[in-house]
Amino acid sequence: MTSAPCMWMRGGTSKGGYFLKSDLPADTAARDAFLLAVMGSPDPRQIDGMGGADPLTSKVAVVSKSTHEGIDVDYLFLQVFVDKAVVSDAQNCGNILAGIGPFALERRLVTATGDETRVAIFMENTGQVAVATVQTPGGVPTYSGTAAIDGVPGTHAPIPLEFRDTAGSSCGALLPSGNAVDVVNGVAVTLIDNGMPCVVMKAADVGITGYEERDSLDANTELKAKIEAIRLAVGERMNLGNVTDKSVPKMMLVAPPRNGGAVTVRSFIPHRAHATIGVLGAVSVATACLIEGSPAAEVAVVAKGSRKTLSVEHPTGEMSCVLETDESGAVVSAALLRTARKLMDGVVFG
Ligand code: NQM
Repeated sequence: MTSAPCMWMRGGTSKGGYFLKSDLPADTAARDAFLLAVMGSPDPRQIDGMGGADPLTSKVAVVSKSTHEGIDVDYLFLQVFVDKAVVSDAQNCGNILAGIGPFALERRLVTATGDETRVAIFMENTGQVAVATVQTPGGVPTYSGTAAIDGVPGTHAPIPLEFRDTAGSSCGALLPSGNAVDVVNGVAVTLIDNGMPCVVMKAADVGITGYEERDSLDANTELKAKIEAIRLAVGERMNLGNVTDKSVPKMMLVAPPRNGGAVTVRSFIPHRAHATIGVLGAVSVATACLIEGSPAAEVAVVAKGSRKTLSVEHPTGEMSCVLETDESGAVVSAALLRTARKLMDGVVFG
């Protein structure tokens, strides 16, 4: 395959190619070969493709009308590695998810229902559902508005995202090892999955403050080697198998909040530091803050009550997660605000 219709979109703080499933090869190997060529991978500069030489801009959404009762569209997320010939479906992406509602409306997989349209999305990577609310004045998706999210300049139309039952999305359980705390290579960690498999530890326990900039974290090869050793050691324990060539689990280094939020995070996804934080990564870290005795709970400042907003501070601002808990304190739903923008609609060549 040499070309396919494609829309390039920013979803939250990520960017990538959005395709109709029917426009891509049905054969996975052929599909992946095409997507690697589209992005220009493997190459650290992705000079011969559309990728932005960053995992956050080397992403793909594959969308189709849903076969599930009560659901509008199915969304498969694919991470196209920058410097390896790997296309992985082992993780979800809540940022690219923000563009799925508008894309589904643009491609007429969904019909607008008024000035706002709720789009129910089945996330194929983890078998869970998210609901996105898209602004559709006059029945047409709009990208302009007054909502701001940190990590994206300017303001855009708000796209609230709601998640339910994300616990154990990829690992089978919220705490796959059965413990609130495990000690790995001498570091206390929480192995957790509330939508994204994450290893949460105190930044101070791996020798940093947790307030560093992305570039200095990316240049810290000693830190990277330390957390990669922990990551490789916990793959099996998290029911993810050998994670050498996987983009999960994400490594989350937490510290006390500095700007009135609940917690500060520096995340590795898993080999580059994140410019902000992933959506479901933030939900998983916020959930870890509620787990008694965990490293995150030790540094977090959390309000009481069954519905709470946890502002997760990251290198370029914060992401507010609204968590709802049941009588036992378990998180039953999460909501976040994102925005998205259509950047290009046309034909992409592989
Ligand atoms: O955690 C990056 C992103 C993500 C994933 C990553 C995401 C999420 O910011 O739901 O959005 O963790 O690889 O796009």
